[in-house]
Amino acid sequence: MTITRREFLSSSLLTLGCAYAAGDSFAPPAPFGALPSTRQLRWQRMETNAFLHFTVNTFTDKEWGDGDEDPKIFNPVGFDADEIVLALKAGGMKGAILTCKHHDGFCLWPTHTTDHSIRSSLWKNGKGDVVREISEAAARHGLKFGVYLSPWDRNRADYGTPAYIAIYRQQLTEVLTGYGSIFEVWFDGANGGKGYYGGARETRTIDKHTYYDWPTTWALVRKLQPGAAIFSDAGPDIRWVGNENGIAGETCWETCNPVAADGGPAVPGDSQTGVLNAGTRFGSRWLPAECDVSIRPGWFWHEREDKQVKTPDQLIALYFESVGRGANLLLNVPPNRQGHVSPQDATALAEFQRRIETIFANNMSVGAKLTPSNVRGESPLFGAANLVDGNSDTYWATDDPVHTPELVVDFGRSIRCNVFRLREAIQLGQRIGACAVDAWQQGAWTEIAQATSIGWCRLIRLPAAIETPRLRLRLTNSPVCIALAEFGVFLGG
Ligand code: FUL
Ligand code: CA
Repeated sequence: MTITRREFLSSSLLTLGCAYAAGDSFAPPAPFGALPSTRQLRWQRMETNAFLHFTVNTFTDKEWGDGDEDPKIFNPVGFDADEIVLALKAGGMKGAILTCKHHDGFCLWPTHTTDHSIRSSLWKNGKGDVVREISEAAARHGLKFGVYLSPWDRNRADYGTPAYIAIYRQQLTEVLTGYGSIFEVWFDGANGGKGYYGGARETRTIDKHTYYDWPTTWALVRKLQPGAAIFSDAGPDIRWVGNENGIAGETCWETCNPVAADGGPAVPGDSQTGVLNAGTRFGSRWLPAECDVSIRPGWFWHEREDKQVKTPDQLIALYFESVGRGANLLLNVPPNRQGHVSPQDATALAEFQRRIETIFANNMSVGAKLTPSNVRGESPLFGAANLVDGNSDTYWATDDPVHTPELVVDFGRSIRCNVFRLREAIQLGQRIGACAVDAWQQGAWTEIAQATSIGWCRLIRLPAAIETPRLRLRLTNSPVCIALAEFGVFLGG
């Protein structure tokens, strides 16, 4: 069904949902390029998640356990899952990913696959289950729960043989079926090397491209937890950002075609980090980046690092370099030997979140007069008001031939600002390639910022606050008409 503009204007917007037709000037823009799945969209909205690195290493002071640790050493006497989860929540974390098994092979749940688990520890006389306690505390406090299960297992005698792959999948099955809904499954790229291996104490190398048969394992995750986003160097849902400093490329596309060192298809442990860091403009897969980084130098708790906890300033910088570049931040907060988040970490986290909330508390573009150079079909459905409604599903769009529109934001008074937040309507793909912001100063427009990729989120932080009555946003590069969901203007940080 097609309608004329006059018919459209006289009809109620609410009844219009079924009136679109291809070629209709009021039809939404055609999606462009690779598109996100529902599970990816859900994951991108989370923005900040926590990693919990916790195992025998917490007690041996190591980063990588050899696999010969006595399970008895795992005894976090004061372990309090609620306290841990509440510390993460105070830091603004939306989910928590626990190292259910790290490279040393010690399982934090009472697995049926090995005795090298919490069942053989002194903690709660072997009756405890850290995976259960963290997952239940997360559910109680409104955080989503995710799992890390190291493919590399330095404890098992059969590591390197097909028998281990069956065991690994059984372990995955246990954690993916016994602990409620899982939002993310994290597949590590560190695979093979020196280890205990049931007493063999040798170096074992595996072929990263064939040994794990990843497609079969990922299919198992899909079957058991269809909503879970799968992370690895190569996706399939989320890509590693290519470093462990938590920093996405200044240009970081949501689309990416990961490639191995030899230019062939990437797998966990063999993926060019430069490509992961920047993504691939017009890439064939929607594959947003995740920035993993620890609040301390190491991934596990070490007393000697108590004085090296990142400051709120450093955490805010990381937020701008990860979330602010269209990626998610995965911030590791390792519990200590008592089973607590150390006070230094908890304090830094809470202050970080307090300051983030302060920065984004007052969006000055709400209430400003918005004048776009073009609106798709001159329809309010695609009007600039959609940029300030706090709803990432609604967006300002232009007519098909208009790729580089601009928007004037008139505050009606002089305001001070230093942070801008842009979001594309990513359900329609990543369209915009670059933008610039101008401020009205001394009777003329002065360019004050430029940025490239936008995607789910682009934050621009000016070196110093500026004072101006008007801003102009220019979208300077796009192969198709634009669809921008939000434009926020803030002061803080
Ligand atoms: C790496 C591991 O080797 C580290 O120990 C840590 O778990 C980090 C998140 O991933 O590949
Ligand atoms: Ca909107």
